[in-house]
Amino acid sequence: MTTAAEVLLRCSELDRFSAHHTFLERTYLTKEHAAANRQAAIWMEQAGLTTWVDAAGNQWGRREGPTPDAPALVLGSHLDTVPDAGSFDGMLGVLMAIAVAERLQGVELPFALEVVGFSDEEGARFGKALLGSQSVAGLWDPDWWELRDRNGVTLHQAFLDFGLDPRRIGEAARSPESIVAYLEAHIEQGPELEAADRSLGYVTTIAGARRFKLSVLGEARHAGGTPYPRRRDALVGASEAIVAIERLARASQSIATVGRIEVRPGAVNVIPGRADFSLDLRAATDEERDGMWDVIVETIDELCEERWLRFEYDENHSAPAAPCSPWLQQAVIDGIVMTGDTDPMGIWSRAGHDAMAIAQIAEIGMLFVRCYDGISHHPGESVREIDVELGLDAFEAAVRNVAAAWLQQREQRVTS
Ligand code: HGY
Ligand code: MN
Ligand code: MN
Repeated sequence: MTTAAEVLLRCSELDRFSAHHTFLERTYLTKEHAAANRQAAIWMEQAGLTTWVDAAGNQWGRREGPTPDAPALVLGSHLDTVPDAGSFDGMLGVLMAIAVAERLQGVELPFALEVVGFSDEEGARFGKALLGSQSVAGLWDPDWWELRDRNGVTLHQAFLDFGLDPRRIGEAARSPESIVAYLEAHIEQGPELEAADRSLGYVTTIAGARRFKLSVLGEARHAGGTPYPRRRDALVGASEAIVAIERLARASQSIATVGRIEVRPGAVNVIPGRADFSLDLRAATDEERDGMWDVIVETIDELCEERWLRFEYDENHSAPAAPCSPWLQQAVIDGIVMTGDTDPMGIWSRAGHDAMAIAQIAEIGMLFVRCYDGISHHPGESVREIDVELGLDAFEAAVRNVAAAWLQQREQRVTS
């Protein structure tokens, strides 16, 4: 039986598949992605699963149910990473799912059991997140083919280079009837479980996220000869905007982050004529998130007007908030109780997950595992072996709980 120690060892084995020797980066449709898929497939097959890679590059494993066309309970997470990533964001969930599938070998289930390693949750290469899971949810948008990575390679070309046929992308889509539900185990990526001294928690809802490219446009001028009253400094305007965004978000329940900025022309002796920066905006509900966006636009419009600057924006990602179904929350809660935590903690996930995309075609549930100091998207990401051990027990119990609840639901449908 795969122990927590082996799951953690496997997480570090996957670190080998990185674009860099000195830090972990594994992005969509790269040779590192292919290598991680192959390694995950080996572990899936050792757990008794039949494996395949779908038309979008997601790695799947399946154990049949009582009939060949039985719908599947899907367990999974993602195998891709952000640049300079930790070893557990995504990978822990995939490897815990494989370990639970192995533990359940020989245990009769009323449905098929599938494990998936999604290929692009982060969106680190092409800027659009959840590409792998959105293809499974049948949400692929043909406009995405022209998305380009930092080397100018289109998503379409990257498919071809990876050995995938873009014309067959539709084959990755799953019918809602083929999925009983989706469960994902993931590190919390926040400090709440640690603050409450809990190993595990259940997710109530996943924050809806929107990502934008914001642009402040002024006029490039000589750094020495241009008096202040004549300056239209795009970087100063962007800086005021960024500070205002943080002030507004802090005073609300939403979360706004500027992660990247680019200034042009970028010469030390030229007043910046243009500043482009990212905005990642989230909240527990889409209404809170969208209300905050409206306030941010209004505020930046005003401060740009005062400085004779122009403000433009382009939205490049949007994922609706995804509530976890009560019956799946209960299955996870009862799994956590089985590990000895009699009053499991519910958390709304500030981090996005593939479960948000899958929520468009199936009901979702999530199990959170404590991580050290809430650190994530950083090589300092860390989990305790005991928390992963308890997580495996809770995850396995949650699958059994879903099986019992699903049978009960089916009987009620028959008798009603
Ligand atoms: O950005 C997120 O929340 C996720 O880790 N991709
Ligand atoms: Mn992440
Ligand atoms: Mn993740």
